[in-house]
Amino acid sequence: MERRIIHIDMDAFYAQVEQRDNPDLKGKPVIVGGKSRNRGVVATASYEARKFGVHSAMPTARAHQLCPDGYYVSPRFDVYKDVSSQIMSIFKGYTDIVQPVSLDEAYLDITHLVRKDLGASQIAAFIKRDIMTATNLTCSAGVSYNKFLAKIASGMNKPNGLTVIHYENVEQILAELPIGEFPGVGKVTEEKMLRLKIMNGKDLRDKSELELIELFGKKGSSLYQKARGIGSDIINMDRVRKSIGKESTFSHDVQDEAFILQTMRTHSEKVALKLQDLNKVSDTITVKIKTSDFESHTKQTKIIDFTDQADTIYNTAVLLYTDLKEEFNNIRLVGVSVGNLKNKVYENLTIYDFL
Ligand code: TTP
Ligand code: MG
Repeated sequence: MERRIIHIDMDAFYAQVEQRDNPDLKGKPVIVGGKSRNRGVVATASYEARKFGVHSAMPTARAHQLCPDGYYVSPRFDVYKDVSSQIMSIFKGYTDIVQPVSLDEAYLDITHLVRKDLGASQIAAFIKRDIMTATNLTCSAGVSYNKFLAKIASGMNKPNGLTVIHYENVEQILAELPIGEFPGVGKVTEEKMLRLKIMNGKDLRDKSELELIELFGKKGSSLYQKARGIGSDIINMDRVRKSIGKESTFSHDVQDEAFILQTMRTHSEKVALKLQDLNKVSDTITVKIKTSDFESHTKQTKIIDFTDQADTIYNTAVLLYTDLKEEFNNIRLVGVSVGNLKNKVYENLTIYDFL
């Protein structure tokens, strides 16, 4: 079955974050990277700076020649990592099938979310909107039926683009695509291609698979396929989380009710924060206790509405605990967990959000 893959990539990521956090840099050529004139390298440049020919991996000295009036800024990796967690969490609100590629980039399989009244490009637009709301940053989205086409699509209308590559257009788009823009064609391969007069997808398509294997080794087959729009649609995702829990073991038997309740409250709060962080909600709450003989006992219940709220989790946990403690009183461990997780954003959307 044909899949629907979205590729999201933040625009001029580090530079855009710097412009967001320092209004003086808005609309200016901003170059983020090592500032040293003899050793520094450019991490990225704002689109304003790119007009001067500045780009990633260029020596800072060279950037100064091309763009002497640019604003040179050191990277703040902590901030970029925080933004990255924010966007990854937004993706997970839509689907578990997420493959992060780098801090600012991921593939999502949203095949199962597509409906008659909700196309893949609309879902991509919602994700772009959510990223803007949460981070005040733009990204570009590409939609297609495999990963490499989705990636090409996200690069086609940067910045702030949303591009769909449909099956009917693949041949033409690939034919005209400069060879260096094929995912998987790095600098070295690109130079070799250009020497061989393979300038674009059309030239690549004119080569036989055997020729390409002879020229590029193992990579040859995948290049042959890419020229024809064939590529993987399998998302290599992180393990899907089934539950979230917190527990603590005491060094001695505890009978102090207030202390146990306080521990459960802390656990409920941590579980709720984790749910919120992952953009998940749960309707199944479990309390576990261990007694001094090291036997575990659990009690579980379903609540009416899915939640990510500490109060709801705690109140339910207290009821479960009250049931359990009738039987046992020497408590060594108490834990609170939530299961049957589902994604928060998508499942809460109504048709009105799609209009
Ligand atoms: P990219 O997504 O490749 O580039 P970008 O987001 O800056 O610009 P755009 O996607 O709009 O073309 O890389 C993401 C970040 O990774 C980039 O902001 C800085 C960092 N990076 C480096 O530090 N060195 C590099 O050589 C590259 C390519 C990126
Ligand atoms: Mg990017």
